[in-house]
Amino acid sequence: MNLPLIGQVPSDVVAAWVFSILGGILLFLWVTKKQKWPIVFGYMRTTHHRKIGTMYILFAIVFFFRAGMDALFIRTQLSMPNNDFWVFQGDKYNEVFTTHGTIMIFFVAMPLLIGLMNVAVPLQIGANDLAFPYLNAVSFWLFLSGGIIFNMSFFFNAAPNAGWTAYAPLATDTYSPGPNINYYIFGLQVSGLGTIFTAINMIVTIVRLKAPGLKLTRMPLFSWSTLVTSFLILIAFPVLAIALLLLTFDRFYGTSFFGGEMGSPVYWQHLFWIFGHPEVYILVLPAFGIFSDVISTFSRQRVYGYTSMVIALALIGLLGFMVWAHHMFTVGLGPLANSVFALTTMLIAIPTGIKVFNWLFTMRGGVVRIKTPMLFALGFIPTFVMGGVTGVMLAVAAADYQYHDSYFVVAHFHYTMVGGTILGAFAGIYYWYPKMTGKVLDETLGRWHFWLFIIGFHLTFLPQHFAGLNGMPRRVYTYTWEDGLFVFNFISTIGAFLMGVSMLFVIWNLYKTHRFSKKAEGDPWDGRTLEWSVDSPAPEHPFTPMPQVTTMDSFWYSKVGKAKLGNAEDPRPSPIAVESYQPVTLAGIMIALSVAFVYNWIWLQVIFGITVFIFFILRSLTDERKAVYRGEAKK
Ligand code: HEM
Ligand SMILES: [Cu+2]
Repeated sequence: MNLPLIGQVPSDVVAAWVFSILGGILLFLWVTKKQKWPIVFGYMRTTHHRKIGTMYILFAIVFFFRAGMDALFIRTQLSMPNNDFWVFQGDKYNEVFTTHGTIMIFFVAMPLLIGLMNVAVPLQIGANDLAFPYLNAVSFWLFLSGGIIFNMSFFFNAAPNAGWTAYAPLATDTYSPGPNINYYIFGLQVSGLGTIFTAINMIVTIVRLKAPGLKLTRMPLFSWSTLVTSFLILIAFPVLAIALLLLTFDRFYGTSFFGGEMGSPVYWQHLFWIFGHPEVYILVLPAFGIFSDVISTFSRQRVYGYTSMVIALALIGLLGFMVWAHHMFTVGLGPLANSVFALTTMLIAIPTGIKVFNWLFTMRGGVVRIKTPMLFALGFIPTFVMGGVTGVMLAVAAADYQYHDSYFVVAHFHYTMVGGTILGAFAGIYYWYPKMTGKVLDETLGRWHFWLFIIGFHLTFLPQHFAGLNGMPRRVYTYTWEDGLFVFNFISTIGAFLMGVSMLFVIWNLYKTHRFSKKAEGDPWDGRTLEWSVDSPAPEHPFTPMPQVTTMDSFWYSKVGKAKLGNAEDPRPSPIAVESYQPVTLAGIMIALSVAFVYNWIWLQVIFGITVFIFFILRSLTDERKAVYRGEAKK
């Protein structure tokens, strides 16, 4: 499209600008008309875990629609051989699968899970908030500014296009000059920093703020999975940060870590996957935790094999660091390395299998009630097992020479990431929605959502296994009639649109629930763990007085009358929730600083760099807690 004053701009970018501006105006008018600005400002200042968790989930869903549109464009382009849908050929196609993959992983799956941790973990362990509420707000705003930086790229017609893995040498300045990859680097760098802070926050909260008597050996499994995941984040994300930093140096300052005589593109692959493989466990362990809690609640049964569940979580986490080279079987590391990594990879199937059997045994002994969260759990088990089986197939190093970079791999990782993480996040949202908003989502619409989504999912991704085995490579924008891939791709596209339709039921459900349903009670599911002992939505200081825990699933046993949930002396002061615009301000500065780097505007880098520094100094000199302490001292 040729625009006056601006010049040539692709028509999809113009369409995005038009829709975003119109949408923005409508949103602005709606918020003004409904007089919701005080609520918006309240959320901008908040440091409260429930509100921050809600915002994580809200923006994750926004990004889910954004990356889902990418997926639908990809699937439309691939629906027929030799197709020419809109602009999505050649380099545009590269942009679309890159933004789809990157956004889904970093700005959908991660914030969905971190949001649920924020909402549920403090409540499950009897804490009044996370250990560092201010830091928590900083984490959230860093995540959002990373997401904004990454998404800006598309609006300025410079979307990253080297895949979510950004392999060198393609991602170096030699082969990708221009700002595209810089957006990738700074989007991930800024949001990754927030993720690391969250991990620290979760670990300290779980270690320090559990209610009296809630020993680690009695802790609900979602909190356990959060603890293990946080350690994985703490080890894996700094590796990503360093890899991105080295790539920054290669692109801006003439170093050659990933090219040249001394460097090697394989170093990038090692660094990326030393982060990247643990990352997929970071995405799936919390989902395991959610399913464990959901299955035991809706089976009215203590989770089967609690100890083995915890050991399996820890083992998967540990083994997750020893398998990264299974992404590099075809690079030429040699038969010995390939065999070792093949074996460690296959070992992971053992603790995973233990968990699957434990879930099945939990249901076997129990009285199963099929509510929406439980439906998602029931859909998850067979789906995830299929992803696990293809995973073991891919782990056979010799066979991987055939599977590598084919649609078989695309099918495999969607079975694990959608079948595990996304189904888990949906289950968690339906399950804990009362704790976030004080309402229970509508059951009928929830069922529609589940059935359309799961049918659409298998229609989309099951045929991709066969497309891959029949020779369809991933990351290609077309194929011919002679390739014999039409039917697989056509079914796959229909499935993708079915999933898209299922998401409309989520929107309908949100609308219907908030318009028509009554306030939920504290314990709508007949729950087992402490979060169900407090009101819905969770109040600001839910655990005053502090409960005294004597068993696992103590709330359940207090209901059936076996062990009363007494009160305890609060062993330590609760974290003080402060209200502050500082975190959101910092996020704004980080966006400006990142843009200065993306376009290599040195003077702006200096100016915003100094601004960040001044911000740190100001922050070090303020202490909002002083006022609170003074108030307490007066009392
Ligand atoms: C919900 C519906 C989804 C559909 C229909 C879908 C579809 C697709 C398609 C068609 C591709 C491109 C394959 C290629 O050309 O190589 C792709 C790639 C990818 N998807 Fe999805 N996807 C979905 C959800 C997700 C989710 C939830 C995640 C992660 C949590 C995810 C992660 C990825 C990744 C990492 C890639 C690889 C990108 C790359 O090659 O760099 N997808 N997806
Ligand atoms: Cu892996």
